[in-house]
Amino acid sequence: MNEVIAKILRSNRREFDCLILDTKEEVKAVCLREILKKDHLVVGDNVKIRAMESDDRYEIFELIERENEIFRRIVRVNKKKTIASNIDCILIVASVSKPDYKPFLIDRYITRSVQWDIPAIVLFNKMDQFEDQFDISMEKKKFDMLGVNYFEISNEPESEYFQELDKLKTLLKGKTTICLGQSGVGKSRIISTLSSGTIELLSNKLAKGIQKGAHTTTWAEMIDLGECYMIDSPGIRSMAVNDITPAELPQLFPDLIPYFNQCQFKDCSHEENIKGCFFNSLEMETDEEIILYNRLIAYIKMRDEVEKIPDWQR
Ligand SMILES: Nc1nc2c(ncn2[C@@H]2O[C@H](COP(=O)(O)OP(=O)(O)OP(=O)(O)O)[C@@H](O)[C@H]2O)c(=O)[nH]1
Ligand SMILES: [Mg+2]
Ligand SMILES: [Zn+2]
Repeated sequence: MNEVIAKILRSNRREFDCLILDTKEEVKAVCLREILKKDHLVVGDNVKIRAMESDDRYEIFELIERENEIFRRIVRVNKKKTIASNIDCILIVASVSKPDYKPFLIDRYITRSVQWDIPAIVLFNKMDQFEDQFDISMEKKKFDMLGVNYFEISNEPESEYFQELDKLKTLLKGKTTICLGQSGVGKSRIISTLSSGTIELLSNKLAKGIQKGAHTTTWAEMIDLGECYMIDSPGIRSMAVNDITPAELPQLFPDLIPYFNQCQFKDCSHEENIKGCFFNSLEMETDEEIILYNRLIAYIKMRDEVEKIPDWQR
C-alpha cells in the first residue's frame, strides 16, 4: 500500500484518528516508536502514513515539519508542551455577558498569539444579551489600534448578530482555526453553529469525554467542517504567562515598543511618576491615550507575574 498524507484530528494515548487528505477518509493510526520518541504528535499535525499488514489500521512513519505550534513551556522541567499545530487563525472567544467580559484576559490571549505568530480574531459572543455591561466601543477601538479583527456575534438565530457568523465563516474558509477562551463563553456552540447544525451537542460530548478520562492526552479535537477545520478546546483554567521570560515580554507588545523607546532611560520601569517615562506624559484626554494606558497596565500586570518567577525555575 502506498504512503499517503493525513492530518491528526484526535490523539489518544496510543492511537490517532487521522484524516487522509486526498480522500477525506478517516482512519485509525498508530505511531512508530522512533517517531513518538522524537516528537509528541498533536492535533493538526500532518503525517505520512501507510497501511499495516497486521491489522486494518495505519502506521505513522513520518511527521511533516510543522508550520507553527500552539505551545506553553513547562516551567519546572524547561520543556515545551505543544497543544496543536499548523494553525492559520486563533479565535479568541469572549462573552459579553455570563461570564462577564474580561479585557485583561483577552490581552493575554493576544500576547500569546503574538508569541505563537498566529493571527487572532476576537469574538464578542452572546451579543443577544448585551446591555451595555461594558464599553464595547473602546474595546473595539483597542483592537483596531492593535490590528486585530473582531466580530460581534450571537448563536441565537433570532438575534441580529447571528448573521455575523456567516461573515466569519467566509473568512475562515480553507483555514484551520482554534477556538480559545474561558469556560462558558460559547466556543463549542460557535463551532456547532458554523457547522449549520451538523455537529450537535459538541460541548456535551466533549464535557463527557473530559470527565471520563480526567488526564487523557486528548486536549483538543479537530472537526472537519468541509470548508474549514475547527479545533475546539476545553476552557482554559489559567492563562498564566509564567513561562514567558521578562526579556521576551516587551517584544510580545509590539504596539507599545515605539513608546517604550521614548522613555528617557532604557531600563525604565514605566511605573507611576518615574522620571523620564513617556507614559507620564499621557494626558488621558483622547480614547487613544486611554487605550494606550490600559495596554501599559496589561503589560505591567504580566511583567509583575513573570518577574515573580525566579530564573532557576524557568
Ligand atoms: N444567549 C446566548 N447563549 C449562548 C450563546 N453562545 C453560547 N451560549 C450558551 O453558553 C453556554 C456555554 O456554551 P459552550 O459552547 O458550552 O461554552 P464553551 O466555551 O464551549 O465552554 P467550555 O467547553 O466549558 O470551555 C451554553 O449554555 C450555550 O448555550 C449565545 O450567543 N447567546
Ligand atoms: Mg466547550
Ligand atoms: Zn517608561
